[in-house]
Amino acid sequence: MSERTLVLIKPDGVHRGLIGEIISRIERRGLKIIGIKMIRLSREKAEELYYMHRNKPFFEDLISHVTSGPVVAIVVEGSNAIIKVRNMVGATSPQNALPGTIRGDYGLDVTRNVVHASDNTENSEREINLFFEDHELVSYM
Ligand code: IDP
Ligand code: MG
Repeated sequence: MSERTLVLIKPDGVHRGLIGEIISRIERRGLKIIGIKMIRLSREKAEELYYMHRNKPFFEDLISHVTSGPVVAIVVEGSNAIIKVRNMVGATSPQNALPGTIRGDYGLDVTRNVVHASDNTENSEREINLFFEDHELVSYM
């Protein structure tokens, strides 16, 4: 089934020069990039993105990290794109993420874990709509 998912390269990933590496992995996996932009998240957007974690003890650290510098927002499309990207990203904590995954290869700690990726279709739709208007997404047909 063709799906869309949102990938965000977090400020640590941008700061460490990993934009190309991450885009390259997405492309080589056979997934299509249908939208991409570099932005600085406002606190409001960041809190909307992560609203499900608003009562967690790590919420403040998470929001302050993702608003600390520019991020790259990427809309990825392809067959089963959500699970494929989640598998490429690896476990939330880099200490558990396997080598060969983005977090397993580059993650410094659970806050600076390089990327965000949507975890289901409901969230992917919501998250894409937070950052992209329909006309900003391209069709290859
Ligand atoms: P995910 O990014 O793998 O989907 P979530 O559980 O949705 O993980 O958490 C969102 C983000 O919040 C994580 O990517 C990570 O940066 C941060 N986070 C999650 N759990 C913890 C924690 O226990 N301590 C500190 N930060 C956390
Ligand atoms: Mg998540």
